[in-house]
Amino acid sequence: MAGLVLFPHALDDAAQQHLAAELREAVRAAPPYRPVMPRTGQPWSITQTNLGPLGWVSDVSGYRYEPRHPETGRPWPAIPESLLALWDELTGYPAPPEACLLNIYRGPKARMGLHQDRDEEALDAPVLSLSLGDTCVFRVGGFARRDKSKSFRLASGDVLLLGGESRLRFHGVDRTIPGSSSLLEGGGRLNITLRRVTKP
Ligand code: MD3
Ligand code: FE
Repeated sequence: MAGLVLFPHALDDAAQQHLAAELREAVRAAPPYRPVMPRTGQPWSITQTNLGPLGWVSDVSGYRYEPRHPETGRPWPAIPESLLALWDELTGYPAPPEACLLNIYRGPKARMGLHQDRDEEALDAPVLSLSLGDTCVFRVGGFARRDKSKSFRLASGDVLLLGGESRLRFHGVDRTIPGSSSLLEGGGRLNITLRRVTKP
């Protein structure tokens, strides 16, 4: 699939532990919350929070980017330097990411349905995604929801770059495999997704 590049184990064990510790600290200032679906108000099976100047939020009124945490009203914490450096190295995009969404999967029911990422103005910028903790079964399809899709596993330390034509592919997380990693306290999976939102 053109534009979809997987870097298996891009972060070694020490780098994963270092990043997990940095994020644990950041998340104290921006506690994860359970988003709800637009219109229906149905709660998601995962929790979320953000880092960076803009955070992606979902609530009854829709999906959008916001400069502040919906519950604390404070600006999101900064994106760690190590993630900004990884963005520069792997994307080569001429501007830094503005959003760093943290998706937290806990328990056997946590999943993310097939969707496209298209709330960004800068659709020329790739999306960079990192996985920490439990392995998940990730699904990627085509450009219409009904298109054929295939699934593969993402393990702790794997990095996925979604650029070019793959930027608008449908994708989702079928399930995680609880207990497959001991990196995170209390178990679970943490997905870190970096995005450029505005045109530089
Ligand atoms: C494939 N997160 O936050 S990884 C999301 O693992 C999201 O939590 C998933 O989908 C997760 O929007 C999947 C990242 C990802 C992001 C954008 C993509 C995969 C993609 C765009 C096209 C194809
Ligand atoms: Fe997505």
